[in-house]
Amino acid sequence: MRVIATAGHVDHGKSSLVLALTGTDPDRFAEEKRRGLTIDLGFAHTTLPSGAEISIIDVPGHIRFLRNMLAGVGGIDACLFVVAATEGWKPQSEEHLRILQLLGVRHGVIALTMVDLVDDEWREIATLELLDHLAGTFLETAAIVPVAAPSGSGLDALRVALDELVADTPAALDRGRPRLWVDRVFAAKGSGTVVTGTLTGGELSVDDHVSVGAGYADVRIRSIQSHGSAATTIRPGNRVALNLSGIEHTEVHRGDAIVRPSQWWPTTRFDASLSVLDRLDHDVSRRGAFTAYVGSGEFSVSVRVLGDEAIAPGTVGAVRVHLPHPLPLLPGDRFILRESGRSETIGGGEVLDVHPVLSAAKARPDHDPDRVVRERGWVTVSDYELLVGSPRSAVIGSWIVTPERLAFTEAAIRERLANSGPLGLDIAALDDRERAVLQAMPDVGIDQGVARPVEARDPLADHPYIAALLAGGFSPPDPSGVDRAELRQMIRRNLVVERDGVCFHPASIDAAATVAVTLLGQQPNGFTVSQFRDAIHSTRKHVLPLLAEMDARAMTRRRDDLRVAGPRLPEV
Ligand SMILES: Nc1nc2c(ncn2[C@@H]2O[C@H](COP(=O)(O)OP(=O)(O)O)[C@@H](O)[C@H]2O)c(=O)[nH]1
Ligand SMILES: [Mg+2]
Repeated sequence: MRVIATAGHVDHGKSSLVLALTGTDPDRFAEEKRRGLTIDLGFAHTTLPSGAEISIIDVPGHIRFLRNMLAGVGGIDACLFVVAATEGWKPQSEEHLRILQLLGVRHGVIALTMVDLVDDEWREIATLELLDHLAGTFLETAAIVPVAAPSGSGLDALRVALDELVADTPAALDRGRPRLWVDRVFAAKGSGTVVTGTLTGGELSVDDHVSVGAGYADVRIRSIQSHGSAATTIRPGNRVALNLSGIEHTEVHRGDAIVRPSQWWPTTRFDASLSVLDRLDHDVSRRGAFTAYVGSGEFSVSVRVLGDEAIAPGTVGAVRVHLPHPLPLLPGDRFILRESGRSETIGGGEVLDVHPVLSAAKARPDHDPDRVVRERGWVTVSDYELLVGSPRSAVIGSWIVTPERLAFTEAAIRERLANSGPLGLDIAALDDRERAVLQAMPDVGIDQGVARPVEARDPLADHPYIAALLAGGFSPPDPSGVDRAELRQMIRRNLVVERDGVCFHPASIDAAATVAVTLLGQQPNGFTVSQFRDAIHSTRKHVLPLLAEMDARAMTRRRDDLRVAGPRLPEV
């Protein structure tokens, strides 16, 4: 399916042509029919001779309704450009062509309408004049088909040309990232809110949870229709009507975007290119207030030119655009800028950075995704995808990082490791990035939250206090005089066992357990504290913590005044 919009000056026969091609009158409103004038977007679809289906969005040609035209051409694949042979090229022919060009539309056919009202010579002249205006634009080589809607003459040729257009126009891309800019909203009879739009970027399915506009984070798609028939899943490049639950129709507006919230990082500020129309009679000055058309919406924006110079007509510059509320945008999205007061099209551009990090004085946005990484130094793979719109594999951990930053961080960690002494480097003191770098360093071992070079033997294992504990057996010396931080690490690494303020060598606990086994062999109903003390020839000060440690390890269990065997008592 391709979505094609009409374009061209008012009264040049766009709506009549859509009716003749599809059998559907795109002028939906009573006022439109009464005045014979398209005010808002109209929608129709038809099947071409090849069997290909197309959707047609009929736009108003009148200058006063240009905002509605702009709402319709956001997600289109191609255009059906209409020029009346009687009148030839007119101001809105020019304006629509410039807008389509600025929006990045690359395909179209031209219908030279009302040829029944002119003679052959006039038609020749009109065609030549047309070619003149199209020179240098995307329509330069497009087919020009003479038609007369009332008689139907030329319509078959136009259908063939549309078929060729469809064959030449790439299908809408499926990036797995759907976005639907709402162009109509209404309350469905009986139930719910219905919105329509042109789906791009990815599929949507019934029961998908989506966000709507800036405020509604969880709305469910209750049902989907496309061209009057129900669907459970709809592919990008289609006109779609969604029935939504969880939102009132008064809460949704033209210009709102429907997306999967986790896939976008909505922004109120973006950097972009701006190409200024050459027929404009003034520069775009450093700062200004404008109306921007993005997706199907119209937004009051302030614009700051990046760089020192105003942007002259016919040239391209860079701008920073401030939006009134967040929009889900990605680099590559197009927009049109108009002068709010004078209702004059200034130009248009392409979004380059949806979350610029550099100040306006320093920012020099471009298409290069490496710039996004370079300007940040570090960026997570998930942020990268939200910023750029396509995935990229991590350099380290879950991060993408420039080689310079990576080398810098690695050098800093090595220095801290070298200075950490026998305690090693506590990884709790590192941030996420540093930890990711550390974990990827092949010559660093991490044990119990402490990093140290792998070849180095744990220096704490040679601490004299450990030897003293071993020698002290069941009556070990107090840790007085031992550095507190070192003692903590020795306990943390199980080089020393601490219980109730008394320290033991781990071997002493095992030895105590062996004594307990022997005692219980003699008195299976349990032994008392004093019996145990006599068996190990120690003092109450050491006996109580030893028993408590064995209880804690489930080697023994306390039953009233006796100790009995616990589930972890070793078998001797
Ligand atoms: N004779 C003739 N009249 C046409 C043709 N196309 C449109 N018209 C008439 O021109 C007027 C404007 O057409 P319309 O489709 O509303 O133009 P739009 O403003 O571009 O949508 C209507 O009265 C049509 O009936 C054509 O090919 N031949
Ligand atoms: Mg019309």
